[in-house]
Amino acid sequence: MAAKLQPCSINGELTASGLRFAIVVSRFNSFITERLLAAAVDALERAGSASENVDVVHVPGAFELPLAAKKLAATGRYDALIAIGCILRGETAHYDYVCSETARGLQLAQMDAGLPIIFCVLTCDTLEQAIDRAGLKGGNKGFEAGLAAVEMAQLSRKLIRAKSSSAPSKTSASRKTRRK
Ligand code: INI
Repeated sequence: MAAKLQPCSINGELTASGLRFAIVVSRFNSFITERLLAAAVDALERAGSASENVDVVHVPGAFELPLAAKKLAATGRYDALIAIGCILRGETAHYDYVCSETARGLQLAQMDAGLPIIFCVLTCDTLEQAIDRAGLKGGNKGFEAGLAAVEMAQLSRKLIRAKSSSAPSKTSASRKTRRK
């Protein structure tokens, strides 16, 4: 009988101690975003974060989240970022532009920096839908974002270590060069 394959599983633990986070949060629809922020901070605290390891930066609206996140990532001080916003559909196409550019900008910033940027931007048709996701029926997306930040920060550290431990050592690399 063939041996049972037992793949090596790599996961990020939910322990935040020693990790640094920044949360960038939009003031637009602050009734919602401040509730998401409080829940994200609560999640980080429960996972073991200390006050000195969590920074909070405010921006005017969701559209400004990507640039602030990119600049925070460039400092090299953080293990993960959380971007918090709330975009509510209005009567014009403005909503669609703000939604798509915010999502695109955050994903670009995340991929450019190679740093987890957790997407905690609600995109809702009504205020009621947003309230449901900021502490009512739908739970609180800020809390989920806090846990996702911890998990991705831990996973990123592990993947960096995995990469450096699988790289060829100097001796084997130089042996290859000499053989050429
Ligand atoms: N910003 C939001 O965060 N949420 C919204 O619902 C919203 N709407 O509907 O207009 C919004 N607009 C402002 C935008 O994010 C920028 O701050 C503004 O356009 C200045 O660049």
